[in-house]
Amino acid sequence: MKSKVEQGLNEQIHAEFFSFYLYLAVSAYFTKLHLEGFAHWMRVQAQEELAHAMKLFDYLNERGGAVRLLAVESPQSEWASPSAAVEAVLKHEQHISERINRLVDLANGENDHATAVMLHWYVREQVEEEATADTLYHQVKMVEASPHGLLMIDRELAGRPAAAPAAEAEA
Ligand code: OFO
Repeated sequence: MKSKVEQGLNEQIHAEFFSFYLYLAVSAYFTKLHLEGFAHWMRVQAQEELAHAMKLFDYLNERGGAVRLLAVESPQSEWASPSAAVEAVLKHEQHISERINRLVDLANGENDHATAVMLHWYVREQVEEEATADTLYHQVKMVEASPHGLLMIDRELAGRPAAAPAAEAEA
């Protein structure tokens, strides 16, 4: 594997671990607000992010690349409001989509077809991740002035099923 692609994949593993940290931080923030459904939803998403990191980790190993784990920085832990916390998640997903797109460009530029094809899974996943975060953000914005509305969303979010283990994150 070309070293530029290897480096790009290692940096993406780091970005996915940071996503894991960020969702955990947002989950803890909602726990403090007693919005347990939000906290649960963010925690399940954190598990998905871990699966995203591990999928890249396994791919690098499979291709004979060198995995280098980078230090994961502390995420923010306080937000001004529930919508500000969800907005942070939305902005982060938009940033991750840009990163993935740049990584696909890099793999194509290096004629690494296997990596480009593997990354298509992430391109599709990001469409879903951004759409979900965008919907949640706008819904929370709509009801923020009414605790009743927030509690209704909280109940709905509590029903999110647990994430599949990392090895099953193929679909
Ligand atoms: Fe890994 O998709 Fe969200 O960040």
